[in-house]
Amino acid sequence: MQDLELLGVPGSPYTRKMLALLRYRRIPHRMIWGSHFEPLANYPAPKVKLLPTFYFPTANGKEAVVDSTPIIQRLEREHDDRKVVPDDPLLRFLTNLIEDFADEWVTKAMFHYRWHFSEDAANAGPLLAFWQNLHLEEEPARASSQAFASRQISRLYVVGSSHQTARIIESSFERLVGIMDRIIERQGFVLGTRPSAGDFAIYGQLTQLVWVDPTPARFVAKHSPRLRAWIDRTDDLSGLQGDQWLPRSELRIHLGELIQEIGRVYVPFLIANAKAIQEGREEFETLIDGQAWAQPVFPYQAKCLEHLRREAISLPADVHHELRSLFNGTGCEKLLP
Ligand SMILES: N[C@@H](CCC(=O)N[C@@H](CS)C(=O)NCC(=O)O)C(=O)O
Repeated sequence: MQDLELLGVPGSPYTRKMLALLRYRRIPHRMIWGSHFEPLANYPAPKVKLLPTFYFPTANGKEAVVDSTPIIQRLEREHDDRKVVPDDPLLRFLTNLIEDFADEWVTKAMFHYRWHFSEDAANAGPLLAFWQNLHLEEEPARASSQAFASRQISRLYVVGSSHQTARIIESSFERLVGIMDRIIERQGFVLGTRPSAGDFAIYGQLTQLVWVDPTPARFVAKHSPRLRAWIDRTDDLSGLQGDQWLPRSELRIHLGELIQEIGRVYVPFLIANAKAIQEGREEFETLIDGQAWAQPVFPYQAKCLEHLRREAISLPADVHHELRSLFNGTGCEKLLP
């Protein structure tokens, strides 16, 4: 079989998520560092130019595919060993929810910390330039760094990061560090002694927050060296032996706090965003964690809510019952029919 190729940059949390997942799954691959600014000769362009872009071999060439979540599902179908989505429908729903929370909510912390504080923005600008091209000379590097920084800073509002929402995003990140610290101490991963898609999604966002951006990196260094060590190791789990998913009886004790966090911030966000889209609005305001939140609508995230709800509807009655009892009082029960 041909190696699976992917294009991405080290500063892309979704690229790191997928590279670590390929390593854990021992799927032969080739990482192509780069971006769509300098298109690869003889490679097709994806419909939406996102990173990572995967190039799946086809009968007569290659197919360019983006969006890590459906790519993970495709890899689950195409490769048998070391799967990251459990068969148990209850655990499967939870891993999908956690993956989504990381991809769509924790990424707000990633983007916020990268560009909100001037120390972090000054650190990230040149990295963005050199991650794409190591050979830039001084002047073009400075120009490129400034162009990236001003483009990204001007887009902070798109994910809802502003002076008004800063503490909501930062407190959620700070709580997540404590929650992950305790999860890792108990089992190693969110759903047991083996990593799930949810772990790789959290890991992807945290690579940036812990390895790259000074403000959140200082927080993690002070409050959870264990989490830092977990990220360093999750980067390459090709030799990991752990193979146990959590028994259902341990879900509440192990995942209760994480579910609580998802219900506290992400579910209200998803619901307010979807409602605004349904009403044909371009922006919305809501309360998250009891504080005012405002941002433009995000159609992709309305799809995320739809997928989770569709999956919830299709669950067998006993699973539905267990989920409801696990979610009761956390805010996550609003995802269930
Ligand atoms: N939902 C996508 C998100 C991928 C994504 O947003 N990638 C970012 C880089 S981390 C990107 O390519 N953004 C386009 C841009 O910045 O122009 C996934 O899971 O792969």
